[in-house]
Amino acid sequence: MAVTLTSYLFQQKGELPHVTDELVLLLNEIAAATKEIAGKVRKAGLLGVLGSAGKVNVQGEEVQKLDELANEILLESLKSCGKACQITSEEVEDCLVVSESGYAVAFDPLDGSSNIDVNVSIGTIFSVHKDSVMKPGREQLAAGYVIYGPSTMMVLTLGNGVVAFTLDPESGNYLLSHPEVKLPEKGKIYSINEANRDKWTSDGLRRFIDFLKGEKYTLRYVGSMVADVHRTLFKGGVFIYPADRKNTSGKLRLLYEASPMAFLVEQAGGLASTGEKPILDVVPEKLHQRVPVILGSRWEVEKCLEFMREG
Ligand code: AHM
Ligand code: MG
Repeated sequence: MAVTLTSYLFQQKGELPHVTDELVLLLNEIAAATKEIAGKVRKAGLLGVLGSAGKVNVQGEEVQKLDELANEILLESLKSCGKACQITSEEVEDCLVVSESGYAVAFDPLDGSSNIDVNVSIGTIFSVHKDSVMKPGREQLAAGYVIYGPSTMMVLTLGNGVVAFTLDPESGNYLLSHPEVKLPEKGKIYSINEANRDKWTSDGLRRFIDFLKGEKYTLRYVGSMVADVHRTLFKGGVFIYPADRKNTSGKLRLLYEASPMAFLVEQAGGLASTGEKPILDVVPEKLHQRVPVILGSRWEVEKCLEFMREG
């Protein structure tokens, strides 16, 4: 019989000391919220929720109506479940402090905003720490994402490998479809916004990309981190959002984009670096801080770092 997310979590509770009843409840709550978001995403064109909400967020980026809707759904369910002591969202300037101790959750409610209106995969990313979100990624208790693609899938780590669930539209349950997600040691795909090539601050990175072309790699770039990381996790290769002259620390945010994805990638046997150190070792200084991201198969990430070190 298919294993549901809930039964998987209860099974892990017996094996991992940090997986408590409270954490199971919190993760179930996040899962329920993502099912609701998946429903809205699926019917977006019929609900009148496509397009811009007519404002910019804390990052100065245009907010889409669905960004806002997804944010509200997640905020409300985390507030009402009573297990979250801190809630940080890409769409909200300050961290919402509910209580002193409990689970600190950071999330990007709907990642890949530029793809919302054109029916291309988007997703929700989440990260769970004990007590405070301002801790290095290595201390995450759980992290994952939900990709709203042809199938809705949740990819999750509790720190003992990576598993993936597919949302069964008939039963409405997340069912375990990939009990062990392992990144290939080496892949054939690189994923980077090459339009920014002239703006990248690293010559080594330019040489690395030229090297991959010589090695007959192919390019895939969706522009939704969830989709690009999802493909990288399953097929291998490398995903990069580097520092450039405009975004001197890259574009992606540490707490709710880089760090949870880095946890998943390392747990699946890959590497995730800022170019200088493992993403999971970065100690957060600001809530919405950005970091450069190089993640994927060990071979490509190590090679990229080698090229970048040469300058
Ligand atoms: P968002 O959180 O506002 O959607 O921005 C993050 C997205 C990532 O999903 C994606 O990797 C990146 O922005 C794409 O940026 P660009 O269009 O500069 O290539
Ligand atoms: Mg995002």
